[in-house]
Amino acid sequence: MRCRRAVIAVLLILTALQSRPRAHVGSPDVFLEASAGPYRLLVTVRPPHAIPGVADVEVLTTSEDVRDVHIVPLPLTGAGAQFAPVPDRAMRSVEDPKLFTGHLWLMGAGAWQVRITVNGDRGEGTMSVPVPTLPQSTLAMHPVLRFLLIGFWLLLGAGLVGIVSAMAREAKLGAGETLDPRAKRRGRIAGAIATAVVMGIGFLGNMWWTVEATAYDRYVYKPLTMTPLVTGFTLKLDLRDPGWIGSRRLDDFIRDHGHPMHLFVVSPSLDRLWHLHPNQTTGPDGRTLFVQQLPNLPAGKFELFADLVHATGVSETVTAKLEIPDVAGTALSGDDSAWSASDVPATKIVWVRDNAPLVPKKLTTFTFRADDANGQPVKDLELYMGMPGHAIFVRRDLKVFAHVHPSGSAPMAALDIAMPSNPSHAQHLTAPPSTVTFPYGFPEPGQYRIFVQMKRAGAVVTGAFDADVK
Ligand SMILES: [Cu+2]
Repeated sequence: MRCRRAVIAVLLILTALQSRPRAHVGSPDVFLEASAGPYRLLVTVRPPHAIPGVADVEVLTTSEDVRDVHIVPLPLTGAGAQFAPVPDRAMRSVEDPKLFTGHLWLMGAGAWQVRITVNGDRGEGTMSVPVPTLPQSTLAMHPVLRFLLIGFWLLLGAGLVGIVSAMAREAKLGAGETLDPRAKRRGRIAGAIATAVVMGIGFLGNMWWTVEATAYDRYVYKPLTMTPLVTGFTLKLDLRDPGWIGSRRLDDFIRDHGHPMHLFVVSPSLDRLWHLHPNQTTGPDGRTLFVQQLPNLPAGKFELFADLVHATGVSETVTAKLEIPDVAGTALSGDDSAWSASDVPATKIVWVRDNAPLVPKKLTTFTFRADDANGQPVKDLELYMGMPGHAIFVRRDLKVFAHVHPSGSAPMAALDIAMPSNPSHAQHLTAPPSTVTFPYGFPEPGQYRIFVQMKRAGAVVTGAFDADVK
């Protein structure tokens, strides 16, 4: 076990060399702003690419009086959630005394939480961050490591063969004696046997490696598949499980801010956006279907991103492509909304930002303000699905998609499971001010578009912003 851990650790180090997130969402890091008792915290959890693996945790406090921070990983639900192991102490950063960092082993795929306990002048406070661990890939061995390992194997093997054949040949050789042909033959036979043994060990080792790799392959996260089907203006989404961990089911979706599914339809150029909420039904064969009455849609190709949360607390974004002729649909209703780059809205959303360049992996608080037609901050924003705002971060190549709220990137439904009694994430129940903030960090460089949605006078207002992340 220890040796396997060592192999995994080496592979983890090598991922840093060839880090290439391949998840369809492409944004695995969890950002959360919440309270641990009296302390306000901004937390980043970066889950590992491979499981078991090490998650990086960063806790940023807003107050000076925090003495120490302890972190511990535990399953989000089930018996394991009740019995926390001994927490690790997070290290205070030398440069920034309000920043604490730590590393935690996450041992299985599925829904985890990182529990954070803060001690300071105002007593103790606790909060939990839901962290879905979705093993992203089997890591290919780095060519340099492969070359080194084969080299060492040949070197050690040759050494062993040399020692064995020398032993057989010369062990009984007295001082001053010369080798007779029989001894030389004995040496050659022993050398041949040793070579066969070394090759055999190599062969068996390779077999063991392949078996392990195949077993792990089954464990690598496989997103649900979704097949869209349009008849008239009815969109049916057929979900299927390609097979992953046994605890994933298709009949356990829970509502996340009021809806079992949040469906985002975007045009490839990202100049059109629809935010829809399909209803869950059961197909004739018992399979889970989601059904949406479509609004007017122009003919063309669209990308679908569907956010779902399981009862286990695992959240998934399922993607699909949709190609349709002109659809004459129904009027938008309920929480559904649409946006086009050609809209001229009465309420304008403004990105309030400094000139700091946008860099990947950095936790940033994105601030947006709603202005009225005269350029004055509005005072009459309403909650949109229980929250002052919703933000969607999409990379132009559509390989990164994240749905973020003022509390961060963890879905509300998962937060409710992680912190049922902590009302801090329910801050949105008060009337929102004209400014909304979203904590988020871009996973990778690239050209992004940020969609921000707020609600005013019963109408959803959408703003689109371009971000160049270098
Ligand atoms: Cu939202």
